[in-house]
Amino acid sequence: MAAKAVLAAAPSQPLISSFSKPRPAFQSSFVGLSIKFPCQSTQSLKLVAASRSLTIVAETKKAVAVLKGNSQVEGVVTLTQEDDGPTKVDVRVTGLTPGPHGFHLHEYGDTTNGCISTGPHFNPNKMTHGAPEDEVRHAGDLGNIVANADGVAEATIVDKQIPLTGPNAVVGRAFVVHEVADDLGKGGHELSLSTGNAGGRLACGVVGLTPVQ
Ligand SMILES: [Cu+2]
Ligand SMILES: [Zn+2]
Repeated sequence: MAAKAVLAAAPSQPLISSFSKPRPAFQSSFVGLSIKFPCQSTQSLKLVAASRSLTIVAETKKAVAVLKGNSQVEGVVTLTQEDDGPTKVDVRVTGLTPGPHGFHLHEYGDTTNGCISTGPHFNPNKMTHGAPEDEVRHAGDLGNIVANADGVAEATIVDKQIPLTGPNAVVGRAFVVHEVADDLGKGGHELSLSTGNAGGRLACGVVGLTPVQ
């Protein structure tokens, strides 16, 4: 007769944090080991060093927004977030007039009546409008993107207030690129503290999840 126990055991392996790609979400790897205990005495089930090996893999989340509008302005915005870190926003917009254009995350992912349906700037903390580096700002305030002489604006923005998961997740909301520069709340115009007086909405796109490559 033999007692049989299946243990998650790998005595010599410490906790391993793996950052190699690809990074599937929350993958845990348990090493199983089948041990047979000869039934030589009643106290034979002596479990020695039954530790377990746990592989913790960083979670990467990724989302994308395709910007379109009523003009020739269009673009793609890609968002990437590792665990609970800041979100990296890679932006490429074409068809713009050269110079700065306000760029925000707006509250709603609704484009029923075009970009106007995306509502105001995403503002979960009930702040006034500001610059991305300001303490007092809307979470959606991402400042300006600047188009070159060819009308192309490319930027990489890293921001802590636009996560892809959690209560303030931005998936399902929308990016908007504006007609003119965002004054970052400092222009003295009646719209400065709400919209940065950035003018009309040239193109917008709803943020949706995309596979992590
Ligand atoms: Cu805006
Ligand atoms: Zn704002």
